[in-house]
Amino acid sequence: MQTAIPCSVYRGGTSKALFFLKDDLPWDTVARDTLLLRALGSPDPRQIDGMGGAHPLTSKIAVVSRSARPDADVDYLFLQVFPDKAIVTDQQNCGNILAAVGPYAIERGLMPAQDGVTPVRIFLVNTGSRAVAHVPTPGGKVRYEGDTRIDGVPGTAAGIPIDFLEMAGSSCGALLPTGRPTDVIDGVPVTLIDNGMPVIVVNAADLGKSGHETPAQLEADGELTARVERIRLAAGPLMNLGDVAAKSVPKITLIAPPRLGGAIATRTFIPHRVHEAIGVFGAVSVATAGVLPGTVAAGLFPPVDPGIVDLDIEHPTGFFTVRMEVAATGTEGRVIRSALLRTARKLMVGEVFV
Ligand code: NQM
Repeated sequence: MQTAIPCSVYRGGTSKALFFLKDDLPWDTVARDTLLLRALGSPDPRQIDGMGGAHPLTSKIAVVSRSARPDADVDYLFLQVFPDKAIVTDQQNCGNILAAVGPYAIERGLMPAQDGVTPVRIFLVNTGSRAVAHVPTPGGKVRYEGDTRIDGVPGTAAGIPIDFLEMAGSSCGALLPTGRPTDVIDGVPVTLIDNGMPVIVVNAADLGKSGHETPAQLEADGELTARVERIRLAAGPLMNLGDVAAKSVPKITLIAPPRLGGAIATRTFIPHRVHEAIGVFGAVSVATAGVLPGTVAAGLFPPVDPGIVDLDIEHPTGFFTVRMEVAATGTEGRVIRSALLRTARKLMVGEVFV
């Protein structure tokens, strides 16, 4: 006998996830994760017997509930499901899927919509941080259509600006978990940073790459992928993440001089596949590395004046613009806050059978 579970499918930014109300899933996490593996069809690289899209960017889960916190409307738990392994991990945020949490919360009646734009205050359960998503709701209904284009997604949709609060060190305990802007791992200078996503920033040239290769070219380079994983496993404990062999963090971003007029070029291992674009918190963390003195990114980014700056992060399918308020000095406090623009689309509402 199969069991039907109420479920929606949304694209959030450049990713796609199954969305569940927390009360529709088992409270026991082992039972919950067994169910989610079955729903997505993992472990199987093709995820043929489930809803997953055979890539980490389309093998994602959002669990949403009304928040009991006075400073939030809804709680959002993100779960990354490995396509090819029986692993469900809550060790990272996902800022792309976050873009769809506001529309989902309003559509599922977790909070009322205003006429115009509805600010949805979202508590990110994974890291205990908060974000505010500004959802277009003319006439009190979520509007998905619009003229905002984000690179990595065909066409246009309604823009959802998102502001981030309290992201520095949310997974690693500090923005620079080793206390140093640069460390050396496996003979390579790296910056270990967490401004919402634990990321190892490394110069592509130091790994013998231009940083402008396609994701497929990087994934096909066995020597490179082995080295990247070696660096990642060594960085895990240094970043207060412990043994990261079965975790989806830290990510590794290769940086290089820009070619499209942006601030920096990036290629990001997430961590075993290469992102077709770049993650939201990943981009914020890399941009933050770019404005801190002494990091491996400092010399490659353009100089930034204090105030509001827009940094265009180049990635394999275009740009990701991170807006930051930057203080004149400081490390932990140099980036005061960050914001960006995403879009989302409701794709399906129904039941998933497990
Ligand atoms: O960094 C992919 C994505 C992500 C995460 C990943 C993300 C973020 O693009 O906030 O959005 O890095 O695993 O969905």
